[in-house]
Amino acid sequence: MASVIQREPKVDEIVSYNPATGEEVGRVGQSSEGEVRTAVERSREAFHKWKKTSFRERRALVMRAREVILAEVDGIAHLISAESGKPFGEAIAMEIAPVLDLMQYFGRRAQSILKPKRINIGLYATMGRYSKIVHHPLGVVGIIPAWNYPFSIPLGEAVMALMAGNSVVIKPSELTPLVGVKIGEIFEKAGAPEDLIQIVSGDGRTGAALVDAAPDKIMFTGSVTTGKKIAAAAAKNLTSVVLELGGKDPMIVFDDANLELAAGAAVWGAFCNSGQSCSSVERLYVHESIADKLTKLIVEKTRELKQGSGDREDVSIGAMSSERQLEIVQDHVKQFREAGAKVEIGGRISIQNPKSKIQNLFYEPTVISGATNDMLPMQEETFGPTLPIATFKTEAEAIRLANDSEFGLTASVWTRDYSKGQRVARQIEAGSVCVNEVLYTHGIGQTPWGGFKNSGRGRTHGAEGLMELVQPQHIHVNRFAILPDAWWMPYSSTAVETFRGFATKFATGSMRKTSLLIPQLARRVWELVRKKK
Ligand code: TXE
Repeated sequence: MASVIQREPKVDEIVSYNPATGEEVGRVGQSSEGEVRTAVERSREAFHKWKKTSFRERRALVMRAREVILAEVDGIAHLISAESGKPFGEAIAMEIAPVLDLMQYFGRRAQSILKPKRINIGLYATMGRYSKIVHHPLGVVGIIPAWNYPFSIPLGEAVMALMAGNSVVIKPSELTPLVGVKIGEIFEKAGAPEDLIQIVSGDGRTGAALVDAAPDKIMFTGSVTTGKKIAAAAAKNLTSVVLELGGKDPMIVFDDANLELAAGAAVWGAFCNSGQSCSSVERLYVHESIADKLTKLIVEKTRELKQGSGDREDVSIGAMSSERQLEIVQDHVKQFREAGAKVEIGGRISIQNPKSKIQNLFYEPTVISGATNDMLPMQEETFGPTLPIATFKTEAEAIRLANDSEFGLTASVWTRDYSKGQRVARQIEAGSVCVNEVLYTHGIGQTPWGGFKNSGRGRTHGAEGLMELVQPQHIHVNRFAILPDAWWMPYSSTAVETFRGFATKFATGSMRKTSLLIPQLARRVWELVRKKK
């Protein structure tokens, strides 16, 4: 296999190549371990100033950064497309627009999501006490994203971290380093304080150095294998981690679904970004009575798609992001064929430029019928433009097949019966389940994102994601601080009798039962007051 690498990079350099053309997009220096450590130290200093800022100041920075992006939408989209291979329009629709929305949302709403909240402490309140939660930032947030959404994922997480009062160090993927550098430039242009948001460049070693430098949180997007390594390394410093580890997302189509819409959704859900989305439709389960009809519709729609270099506006499917990813897809399609499934369309490399000497990274969108869950590529993440279709007979079977996976990131259910859709959705083991929609909810920054099972730990986005970036502090106030508490020392038989009352009356949560304890409580408190005198 020919290599996309045309000229040797220097040892301390990362070269970024356009997967569609093999041309060099640019180079960045590889940050050394020492540089990463220094970045985290400086980040901590920046944090101590930033944590004192008001939400208004934080919002102003985020909104200025938004303006910088708005002024450069096409340029940023071309850079994303050049480094990742995805179509230019898709870079706008699926990365830039959603992250701009996330920025305005958290810019405006972080303050109210994080505002101090009173807690209902039940009968303790009758003793003149109250409790509230206030949220403190964590410190330095280290972000280690993958290459598939190189702009929106790290930028969205960075914005949420900054709004919560943290500082940020991002280690972009080695496949898309210049998009990472661009994020740094955006904040620089927006006038971010020095070292508040830093970019360190490099491969997995730089990522490992960032984890070892003991930031206060790691936000990671990537494979299960690397996620486990990061969790283990982070444990040495008790650094908490949020892991987004991909999926094998099922789409269930019932016989009462709008088939035209379901077919369009399946095509987009499986093939956008060449299938390299963690929430791509990777398995389609259709009721056997409509399987042929739906498959035919999907094949027709797939045939209409134009594939080519991502910088063209009429292209729907660009190049895959790396040789490694292409090899996985080829291997999975081969395994499907060998196991007896049928390739309805696609199933091979798409020749774009026959004279090119570099490895062609375009793979045709591929629809496969006759798939079953015992075929290996129905279990492993493909992360490519393949859509295997399997059938089911009953609702229970559809749910069982969908849940038969180590992953559980997203899923979708297609039916005109909304209550059935929601009933099925609740039984699917996945962090997000759509009824009559696919894939796009990562774009709704207001909603939590994260997986069940091996799809990850913790959440990004939504109020739940913001809470990952703060530590709660409980403040408890006794407004009735004139008498000692009945449970204080010294103990006595009156004390023990009172404690029994706590267990049998107060701990029921019943005001009526607790009121029976008042005489005993008074005796006990009087005992303590007398002793003091
Ligand atoms: O991911 P890695 P890769 C899946 C997809 C794909 C597979 C591998 O199935 O085929 O993962 O992709 C950094 N300490 N997803 O190789 O290795 C690395 O530099 C710290 C799902 O790209 O996990 C990069 O920045 N960091 C997915 C990031 O981790 C380390 C998106 C991801 O790299 C490190 C992409 C280490 N020891 C791929 N080793 C999703 N969840 O959406 C590597 N890195």
